[in-house]
Amino acid sequence: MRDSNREWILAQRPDGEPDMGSFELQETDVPEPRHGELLVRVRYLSVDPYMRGRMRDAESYAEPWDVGDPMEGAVVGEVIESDSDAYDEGDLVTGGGTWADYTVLDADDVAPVDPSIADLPAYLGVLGMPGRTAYFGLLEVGDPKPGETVVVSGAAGAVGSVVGQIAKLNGCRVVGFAGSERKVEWLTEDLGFDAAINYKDVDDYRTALDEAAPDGIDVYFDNVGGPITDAVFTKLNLDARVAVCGQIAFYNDEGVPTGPRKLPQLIASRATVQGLLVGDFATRFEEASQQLGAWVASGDISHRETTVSGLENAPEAFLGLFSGDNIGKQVVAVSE
Ligand code: NAP
Ligand code: FER
Repeated sequence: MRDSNREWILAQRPDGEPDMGSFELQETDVPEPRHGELLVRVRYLSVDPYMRGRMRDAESYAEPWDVGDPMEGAVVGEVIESDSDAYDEGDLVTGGGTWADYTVLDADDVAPVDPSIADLPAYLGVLGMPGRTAYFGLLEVGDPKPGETVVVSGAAGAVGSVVGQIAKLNGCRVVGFAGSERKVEWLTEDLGFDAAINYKDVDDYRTALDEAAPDGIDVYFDNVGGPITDAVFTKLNLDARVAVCGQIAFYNDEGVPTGPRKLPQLIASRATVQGLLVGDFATRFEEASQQLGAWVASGDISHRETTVSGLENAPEAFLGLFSGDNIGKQVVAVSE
């Protein structure tokens, strides 16, 4: 065990796109667990789009960090010291920690990690918060029926890649939007998507949808917003459902975009547009974990993680989410 700790803090609130100046790596003491807590050596940590919101001084679904606060996020790690009866030294756990070598977790808020079901990074993706978001967002808000067409944006990311596969398991035609040829290949050749559109290579998304979704769109799972969403809205079928999961296209903008977008299109389709927060399904997380674990174990759902090595590279991994560097879930490998 190291005799000191390193931890990333928010050094400065970004104006627009964050850069390295937004973060600072501090040397600290290894924290000590108090009653009911675990000292955990971080093996993998998660970087997620919602963290951009926490860097901003504005009330939202996630509390803003103060300048000088540690960067928080989900981790998978090994218990080094336990002051709880529920976990022993050596146990592998996942929970909400910090971007650090060592972090303290409340034993009541962690879940055990079973490496026989999937490798550790999967517990930050398909078997973590993103997988649960895909599960509840698609099944409860999207409510897909066999034979319907589901379109998902951010399709090759942590949430989107799981959404598309659950939609296939439900007998739907599935179309994804993603930002590279490699992503399009992964979606169509490995994950079973019926079609995928490289939005960075196509000028007219609506025409691309004419071919990819010839029967129109019944469910739209929106991870990104912006022009992709505008195009999808023009092709919604009667009684379509839109699950607004994320709007990453706007996360680095300081103002919320205004102006008439494609709302007139909702009149003829009588579509339902509903925001979704994974935390609203907290009482059913066990159900999602069981089902997602079974799908992963049976091979019905494939998963992929993009790993950046080294705690010192965590900001770079985070910034890469906004340029689409990740395929599947972006994680940082902190220790062996
Ligand atoms: P992710 O999809 O793994 O990573 C973000 C991806 O967004 C990138 O790989 C990039 O892929 C794409 N992207 C970035 N900028 C874009 C732009 N301007 N236009 C289109 N695509 C863009 O991230 P995730 O963790 O799975 O999260 C996906 C979305 O769900 C995020 O918006 C996130 O905030 C949201 N989310 C919401 C909840 C909830 O409870 N509501 C929970 C989890 C996640 P490309 O190469 O395709 O551009
Ligand atoms: C996200 C991750 C989590 C996000 C929202 C959440 C819109 C919300 C979680 C909750 O509080 O339930 O990327 O983006």
